Amino acid sequence: MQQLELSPELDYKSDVYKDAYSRINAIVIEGEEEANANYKSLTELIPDNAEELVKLAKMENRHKKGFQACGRNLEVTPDMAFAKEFFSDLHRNFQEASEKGNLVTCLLIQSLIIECFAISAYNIYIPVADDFARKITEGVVKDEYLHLNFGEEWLKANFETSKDELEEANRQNLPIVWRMLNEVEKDAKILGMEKDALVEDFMISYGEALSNIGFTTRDIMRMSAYGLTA
Ligand code: Y39
Ligand code: FE
Ligand code: FE
Ligand code: FE
Repeated sequence: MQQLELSPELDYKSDVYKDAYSRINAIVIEGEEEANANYKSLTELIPDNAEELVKLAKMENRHKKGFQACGRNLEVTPDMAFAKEFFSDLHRNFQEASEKGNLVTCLLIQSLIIECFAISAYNIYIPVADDFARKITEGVVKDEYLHLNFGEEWLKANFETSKDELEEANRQNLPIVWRMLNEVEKDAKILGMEKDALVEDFMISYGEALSNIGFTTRDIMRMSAYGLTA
């Protein structure tokens, strides 16, 4: 694949690489931290699954520590201010939904959108990562599939009553993901990650998730194209 051919050209110690890494690494660290907080919030909305959700939250905290170590290994200081801004829209939408008790919206944002974003980014990163970061990321991505699965299972079991809220939450939040991908395109490319590959991988994971939950192919086409031109 295209991705693999690029890797021999990457100079992990170059200023250009480290500058781009300071933002991408920060995004991932911030994302893991917010995911940790989101799963903790979800324990209040689904008390029956609190024990499992606490486990997922703990995994996210381990992921954050792993990615912090990846930054230190390359002697990069993550630009956390940039990353907070990067996540601010999704963060605010999750917070608002959580305050209103809109569990379905919270699950769509964290367990479907953010987890699929993570899965695509980590899968595309693994072949072009430095050896240290590759091993960490391979461990992390396995957990992200479990997180995605949690959301899928709950939403599948409650599909009929969740359908309308899922459509609305998708309409509100999917365009934000496309905007985030545009914002990160240049830095990702410096790390050997192509935007087209990220979009393709995200679409596959997200489409499969919607299908597992119970949406028809027609629904999925309509929903996953939402805001793609944004
Ligand atoms: O569930 C999780 O662990 C998700 C929080 C982590 C999100 C990671 C977001 C990765 C986006 C990186 C974009 C790089 C191209
Ligand atoms: Fe994670
Ligand atoms: Fe916060
Ligand atoms: Fe996760």
